[in-house]
Amino acid sequence: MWNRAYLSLGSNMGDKVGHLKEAVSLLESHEKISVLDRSSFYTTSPVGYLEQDDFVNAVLGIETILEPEALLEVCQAIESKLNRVRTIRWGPRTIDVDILLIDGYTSQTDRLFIPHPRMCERAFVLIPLCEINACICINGLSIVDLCRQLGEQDVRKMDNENW
Ligand code: GSY
Repeated sequence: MWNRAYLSLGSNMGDKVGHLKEAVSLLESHEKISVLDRSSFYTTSPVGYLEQDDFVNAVLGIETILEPEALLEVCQAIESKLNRVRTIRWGPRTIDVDILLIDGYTSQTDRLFIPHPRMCERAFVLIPLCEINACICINGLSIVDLCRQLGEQDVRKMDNENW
C-alpha cells in the first residue's frame, strides 16, 4: 500500500542547494518512492549548536510502499552517499534526511521516532511543511497553529533558487 510521508532535508556544508537536489534525485530514482511535493528552499540560522554556518532547508511530500524502517534505511543510505560524516552531534553536515511524518503511523523506538520528536519547535521544518500542506495535524495540533506559536527564528525563503 502506498503511504504518504514527509521528509525534512538540510545542508550547511559545500554546495548546500546542490546536496538537497541530489538527495531528491536519489529519492526519485527509488522504485518504491515517489516525490510528490517540494517546498521552496529556505536559508535558516542554525538551531541547537550555534557555532556553524547557516543551513539550507526544505521539506518533501512523498508516497512510498516501503515499510517505515526500510524508508529510514534509504534516508540513511542517501546521507552516506552524500558523504555525511557524524562528528559533532548537532554539528555541520553535507545532508540530513529526516522522516517527519508517515500518515497513520507512529513509532517511539530509539531508531525511529515518528512524528519527529523536535519538529514542532523548529521553524525550519514547520514553515516549509506548512507551505506544501497547511492541513497537517501533528499530535492533534494544526500546523498553522504550531507555526503561529513559534518563537522568533530566522527562516528566509530563497527566491533565487528553484528545483
Ligand atoms: O536536524 C536537522 C539538522 N539541524 C538543523 C537544520 O537542518 N537547520 C537549522 N537551521 N538548524 C539545525 N540544527 C540542526 S541539528
